[in-house]
Amino acid sequence: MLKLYGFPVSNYTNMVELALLEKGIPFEYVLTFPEQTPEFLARSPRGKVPFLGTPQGFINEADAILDYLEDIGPARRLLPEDPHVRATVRALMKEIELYIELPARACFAEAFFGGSVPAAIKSKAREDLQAGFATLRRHARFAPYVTGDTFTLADIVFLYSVDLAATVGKQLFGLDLLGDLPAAKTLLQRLGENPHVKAIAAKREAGTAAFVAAVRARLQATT
Ligand SMILES: N[C@@H](CCC(=O)N[C@@H](CS)C(=O)NCC(=O)O)C(=O)O
Repeated sequence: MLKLYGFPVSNYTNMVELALLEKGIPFEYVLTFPEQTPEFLARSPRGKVPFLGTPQGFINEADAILDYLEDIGPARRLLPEDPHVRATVRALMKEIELYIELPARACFAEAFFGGSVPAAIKSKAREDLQAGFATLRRHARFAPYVTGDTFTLADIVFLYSVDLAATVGKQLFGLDLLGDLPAAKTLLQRLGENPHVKAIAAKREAGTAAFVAAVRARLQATT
């Protein structure tokens, strides 16, 4: 059976878990926190989660894992077969990750863990986030899903990136990044009603306080 290594507060782990659940692929969840030990790096070369244990070895990087799941579990497709629509889904996934998730992540320490992020990084993140949300506004269709009438991997990446990024925008910059994207808010609500999404959110909520406390303690010890 496949093994998903990650932890419930990890949004990237959430993405893979939702794809597994939506596709109905059986898996075992192995609670795992990122490490930089040789043993960990042998399984996930950058020391991150999620990674997936398969009969042939480990796969890291969420998008590579999502591709793999698509290849082994075609019964419920999360990537459209039509090459053009498929490419559009991939473009949206990449835009959301590069231009929204990553700039927001650069500020997570300050937004969620009581740390402080250098002003130059925050200033760049603010600019990048505004450009990232403008990109989403231009490219996403929200009809009602990100690329049209079908739920795809783009919706999974959207769900687990945009909400966090909007929180960073609000808390650090006083920006309402979803303010002129009511359709995105509606989609977040719609996705939040999915039973698998609800189950993942319940696990995340249960694990958040302990995780935030652990990261805060680590940040304090290193500053
Ligand atoms: N590019 C990676 C990003 C995964 C990632 O950033 N995971 C976080 C948890 S949500 C992590 O492991 N962070 C630990 C670290 O960066 O040391 C992917 O797509 O899987």
